[in-house]
Amino acid sequence: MSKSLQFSIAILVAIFFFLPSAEAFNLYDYFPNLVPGQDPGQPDTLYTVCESQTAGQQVIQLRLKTDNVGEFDSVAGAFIPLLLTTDKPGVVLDTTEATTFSGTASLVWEGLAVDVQTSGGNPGSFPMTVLIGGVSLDPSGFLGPGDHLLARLVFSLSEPTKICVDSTQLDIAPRRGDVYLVTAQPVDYVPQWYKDCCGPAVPTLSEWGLILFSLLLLASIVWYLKRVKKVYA
Ligand SMILES: [Ca+2]
Repeated sequence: MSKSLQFSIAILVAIFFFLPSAEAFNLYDYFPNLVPGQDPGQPDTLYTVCESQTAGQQVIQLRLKTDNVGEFDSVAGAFIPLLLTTDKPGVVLDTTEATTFSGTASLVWEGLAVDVQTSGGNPGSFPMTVLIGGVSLDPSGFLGPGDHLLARLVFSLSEPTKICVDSTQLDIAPRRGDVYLVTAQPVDYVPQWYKDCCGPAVPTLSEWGLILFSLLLLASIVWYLKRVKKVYA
């Protein structure tokens, strides 16, 4: 191999490794003239819902409750940077769009993003900052009054694990803040956010279990009293 060819390959390898990572989802790419606005009507809320944890999986729904009505006030985009923490290792977030947005209201949106911002984009490294986002440039994707499923965060687990989801700040946000929604107008506004944790199901005693437990306790007390009586007899 000639020295010039070796040099060229070295340059290409260097470019490959030092190229900046793919640009993160940014609302300004879709709405260059985005201005701050007010949440129309009552405050909208972004919140999570824990689906039941199975042996190897935890699904956490990301949902939006909005009362915004009308062609211009409907929700047309979301910028949701999340801080994810786990209490056990061996957790991996599925970052594929097909998984995250399957069956959601935002599936028809454009620029859908599940961008891991931490540890070089490693979906198995926690605490993790991940940006969930997307926009609708077509009225068919605008979200009016209702309770909408925006995304499903699907985690694979290696053991029962508690996973907490909170919002966080990203410098690429339209303005310094956490989560943003965009109306079709378009203006951006900050909805209310509720953080939550999802964990393994705690085993509970059924009614029959409680009865059996009481009988066992009673039997233990009777046995103990009889034993004490014998000692002092
Ligand atoms: Ca509202």
